[in-house]
Amino acid sequence: MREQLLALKEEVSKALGSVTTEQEVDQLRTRYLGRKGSLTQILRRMKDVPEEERPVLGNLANQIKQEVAGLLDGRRAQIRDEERQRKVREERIDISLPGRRPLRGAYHPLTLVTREIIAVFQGMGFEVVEGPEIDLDFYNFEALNFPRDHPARDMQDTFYVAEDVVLRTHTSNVQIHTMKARTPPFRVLAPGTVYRCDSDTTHSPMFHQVEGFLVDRDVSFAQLKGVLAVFCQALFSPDVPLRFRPSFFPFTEPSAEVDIGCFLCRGAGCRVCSQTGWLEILGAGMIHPEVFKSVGYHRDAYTGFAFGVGIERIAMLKYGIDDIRLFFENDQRFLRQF
Ligand code: FA5
Repeated sequence: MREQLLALKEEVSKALGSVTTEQEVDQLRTRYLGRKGSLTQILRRMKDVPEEERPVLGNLANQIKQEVAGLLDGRRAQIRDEERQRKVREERIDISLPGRRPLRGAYHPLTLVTREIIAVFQGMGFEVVEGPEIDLDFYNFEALNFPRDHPARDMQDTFYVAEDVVLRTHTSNVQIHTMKARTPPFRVLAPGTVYRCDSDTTHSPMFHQVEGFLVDRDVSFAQLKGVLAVFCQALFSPDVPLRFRPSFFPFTEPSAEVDIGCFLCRGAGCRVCSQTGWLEILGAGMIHPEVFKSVGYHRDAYTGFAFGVGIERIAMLKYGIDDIRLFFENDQRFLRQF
């Protein structure tokens, strides 16, 4: 029995050599010291041992049991320690590595251009006003001297919300809202989103305009020219060539479209300007007496001018962008350039 006890300790000691997890240590503990374990099996035979030898063997059994328990505890602690060290090693953070830069947002090119336009006109005393994007036919067309069934309505392909309700096709509706609510003199700038059933590389179904208008007594076309010249020079360059071309809008008379000299070919003619040397950037004119009449002013009491600028068009010219859809795709590679 003595040999068996000593052999048991030997066996445990050997088995522990190939054990690598705490769980395996616990399995050994059950196998050797558990209720049905090897040690218990050995001690069962104590009754066959002569009585005088029992105390000595009993002591030895106790001693072996404690030593084996010590071996198991020791190995368990060792494994736990190794595991902790491995974790510390693997999860170490190198605090000397440079951090990941947070992505910084930036303004959309259309926001940049809109703000630039606003700043120029604020410098000339214009105040910024907003108007509704969903509006009554009256404000978008009727009061602007587009009678029903007038062919000029076909110039702008309209999204109808209901029979008399439209997504505004231009920011000119703000002229009517403002004039109905105020008495001149005033000079107002109205940037905003507009909608037309129109889509290609230079036309988008949703785009942006800035409307400007000034109403007072004795306003002249020369003043309109002066204001627009200041605007174009500030936005493009002090020596940008300007051209006023006769045009037609139902709500202005006389009407003009304004072109700037093509920045790419400097007037020689190229693909961007369709070989004309000029690029159209806005529509303008003297406010039509019929418009004053429809907002309740006496038709001869006031004079005024108005203009409407396509913001995408300005941004495309300024930044050399050849497809309007780039503004609305939110491609980071495009947006990062501004
Ligand atoms: C107008 O919208 C008039 N309300 C402008 C105006 C205001 C004239 C005040 C007189 C007095 P027009 O339809 O030409 O005009 O549009 C003005 C500008 O909007 C165009 O020069 C063009 O730059 C831009 N534009 C028109 N349609 C689109 C479109 N689908 N996508 C992008 N820009 C457009």
